[in-house]
Amino acid sequence: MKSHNLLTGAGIGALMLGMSTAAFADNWRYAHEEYEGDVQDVFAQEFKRYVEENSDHSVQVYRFGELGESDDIMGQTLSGILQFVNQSPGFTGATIPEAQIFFIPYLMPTDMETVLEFFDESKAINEMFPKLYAEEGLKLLQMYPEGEMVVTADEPITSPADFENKKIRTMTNPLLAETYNAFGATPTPLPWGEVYGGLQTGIIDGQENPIFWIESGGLYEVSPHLTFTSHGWFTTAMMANLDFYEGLPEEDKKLVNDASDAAYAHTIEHIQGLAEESLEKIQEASDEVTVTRLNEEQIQAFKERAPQVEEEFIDMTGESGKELLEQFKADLEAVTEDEE
Ligand code: 6CS
Repeated sequence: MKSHNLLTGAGIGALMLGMSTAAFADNWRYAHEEYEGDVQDVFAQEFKRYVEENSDHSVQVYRFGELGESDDIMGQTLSGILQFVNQSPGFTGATIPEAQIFFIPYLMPTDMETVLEFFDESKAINEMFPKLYAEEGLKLLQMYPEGEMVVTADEPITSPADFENKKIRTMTNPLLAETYNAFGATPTPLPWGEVYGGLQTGIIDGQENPIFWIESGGLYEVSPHLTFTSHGWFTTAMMANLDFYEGLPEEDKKLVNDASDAAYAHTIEHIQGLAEESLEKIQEASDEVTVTRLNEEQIQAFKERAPQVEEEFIDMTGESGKELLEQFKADLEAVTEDEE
């Protein structure tokens, strides 16, 4: 289990040091939500490599815990202390309600190739989301999937009835809480730093995350029953402070865009086979772990509850969310048709 130390006085001091406006141009600060070698770190390190090899700028990467929780690094980016941030819609969805679209269950396909094609080609992802993020002062540089969501709990879950009276941790957006309500559970929104301890002490009975993170964060040690429900993908987003980005000379804007493209391509390579490798590591490390893959009939019992979450999404987001959802579905249909 890696240490989850939060922002300390020393951390703030380190951040403030050299915080002159002149330094911003040359030393860019970039924070993400994960640990060394995890998917967001792979993206950030490749972004840094590209920037540093192709310019005189340098990039300082801060990992989870160095500057606080996900909401803290977003606040620091919006106030201009950081230039770049990787934050998942699981948290951004609290301020950009449309970003909660990723939590409508069974909307995304399960197969990775189709999902990747969707991220490359989707108008909703590549044209509509950048406008929504810009309204909040953010330049959206890349949205990307990290892995299929898997539920972990204190018992295997095979039906909505198994979720009864189970407190399932969700990221802190209201729609994901609706999903778990619809699934029959008691949703418990918490920031990441409280999840391992919460599972260990029984404050929560389960949670959802991609396999690589269940392995990396040691979640299987305290929540050993893994269920593949096929209900969604963990998606994330890398962005810049919009004023900072707009103020860059054209050549630096191009550098940032090219570095994001390079980081995306590299990260997509990285996630190929990652879930399988991580599951092997988990199974080698623990005899307690069980793996349940829901069959079609079992999936159907959860899928039946998706329309109420979709309705809730539209209630929360109005016309803007409705348009986004229609485009999202059209984009999904286009890539699914290609597969056939
Ligand atoms: O569950 C969470 O909160 C975390 N999960 C992942 C895969 N990345 C960062 C996020 O904070």
